[in-house]
Amino acid sequence: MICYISLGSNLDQPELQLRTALERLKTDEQLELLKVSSLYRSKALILPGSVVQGDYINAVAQLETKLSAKMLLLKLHEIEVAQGRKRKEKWGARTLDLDILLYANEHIQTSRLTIPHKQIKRRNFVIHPLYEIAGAIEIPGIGCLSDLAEKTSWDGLEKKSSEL
Ligand code: A4P
Ligand code: MG
Repeated sequence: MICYISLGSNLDQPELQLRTALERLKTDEQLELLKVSSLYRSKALILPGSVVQGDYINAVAQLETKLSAKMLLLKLHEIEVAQGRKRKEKWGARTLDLDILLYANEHIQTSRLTIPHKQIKRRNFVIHPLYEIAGAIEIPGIGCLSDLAEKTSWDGLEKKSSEL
């Protein structure tokens, strides 16, 4: 299956966190890392009333895997934990967040997984990096990514560097 995952960090050297995570994805025997977007700097999206956080570094990667979406999520959680992720508050600052954006063309809705990721449409730090590597794909239930990218602002978002 071809899948897309998002990477995000705003703690403990975010850029290094993403590079380390990408190295882990690259060397995992059950995954093939096919494409990686540039790194992007983005203003933290926080819940109303919560404390200000540092900027994020975000990126999107394309993977091929035979793992189910559920097993892929477990693997991504293992990588997050290996990089010191502590789950405290929702949308709190984090060393590493790995989310599954798309899993082939599937719609998945379980207690632990919503795919396509429920926030894709609202997040410029996901849409622009995704568009950079996926181009004009169709997102199940949402529509054409190029249309979405065209309509999405770059407010608070800056392309930082080409990847690795
Ligand atoms: N879950 C459901 N669907 C998925 C999916 N498609 N991929 C469940 C991954 N996980 C999925 O996530 C909570 C639970 O969501 C997981 O256990 C899984 O079963 P979490 O990573 O433990 O907690 P969280 O990340 O704090 O919550 P949430 O709602 O996933 O937050 P988001 O959506 O990940 O947002 N600002 C900027 N600029 N850049 C960012 O990357 N990220 C966040 C976190 C907030 N602000 C940000 C950024
Ligand atoms: Mg998450």
